[in-house]
Amino acid sequence: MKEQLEKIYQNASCDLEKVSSIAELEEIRGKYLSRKGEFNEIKKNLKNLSDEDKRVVGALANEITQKLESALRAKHDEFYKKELDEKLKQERIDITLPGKFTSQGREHLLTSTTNEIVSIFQSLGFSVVPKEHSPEVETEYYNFDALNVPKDHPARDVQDTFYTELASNVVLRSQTSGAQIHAMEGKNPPIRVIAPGRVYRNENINARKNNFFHQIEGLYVDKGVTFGDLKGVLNEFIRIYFGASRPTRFRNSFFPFTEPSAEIDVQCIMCEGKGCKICSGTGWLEILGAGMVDPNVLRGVGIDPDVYSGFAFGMGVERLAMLKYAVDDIRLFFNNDERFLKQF
Ligand code: 2U9
Repeated sequence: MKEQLEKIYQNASCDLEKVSSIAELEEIRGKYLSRKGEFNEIKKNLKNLSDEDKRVVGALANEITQKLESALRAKHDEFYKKELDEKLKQERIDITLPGKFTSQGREHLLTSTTNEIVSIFQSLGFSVVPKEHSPEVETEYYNFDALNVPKDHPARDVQDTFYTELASNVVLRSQTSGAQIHAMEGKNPPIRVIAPGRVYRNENINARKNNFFHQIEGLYVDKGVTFGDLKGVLNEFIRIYFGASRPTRFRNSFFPFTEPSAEIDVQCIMCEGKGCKICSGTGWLEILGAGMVDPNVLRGVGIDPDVYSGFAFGMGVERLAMLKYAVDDIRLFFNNDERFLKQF
């Protein structure tokens, strides 16, 4: 048996000499050291030997097994290192290669313009109408009736306003004024709110008009609010938004929800009043509509117009951003072309 063991060890050593990979090593481990391996077959026969031989042959079998184990381990380490070196050489990373470009996200120009306008009005004492009072889908009551818009007003026409299939009186809001009606309901003056948000109008799309855009409207109702307050607040807003010395002018106008009403212009930021293409030669750019809240609107929400008065105003965010940053096509805001967006 001793000779048998020696022979197996010699064969195993011979096999080991010829091995050239970890996979082949594992084959040898299986051939000699596994449960069904050659050594185990011999160990199974130990039981037929005398006690003395059992001890001697058993000890030799263990010694040879251990020698073979450590020879296998040494070879394994050698191959492992070689294979790893090979792999590292093949997978070498060239740290001088330029990195992959990932574009950086940023605030959309409309978001930053809205935030800027909102924070100016906040600094003047206005607060933002809460989201739940400012839905984009409104009933005709909030979008038109409560704002004193006559039943036969052209703005109500399907050619101007998007009606939904939810019900015949449910529309996509065409102005954010409904939010201010919600804000006034169940609240006593003083009320000083602004309502920023998206509005929808059934327009033919071109460089100046889109079928949705963004508005910021404001409302101030209290005892003794005058047209002078309106002028003071809006001139201050324009001074902060467009810069210190931009002349403004107030022209009279008409809106169903305000009386008297005005449209407010700033001197053209391109030609400084001389007249150019941007201001169609007039030297002025229209940026705001405003007026004293019509008594009918106040009465509609339970505020006594003999006790309280108020002013309201509205502006288009796209228009204000276009004028300040010289953007000449409203569609640029919505195309999501990074070359445009990343400039701001
Ligand atoms: C209430 C009462 C009155 C809001 C107002 C305007 C004048 C105005 C336009 C500006 C450009 C709309 O985006 S635009 O096309 N808006 O001219 N808006 S007064 O008046 C209100 C609002 C709420 C309760």
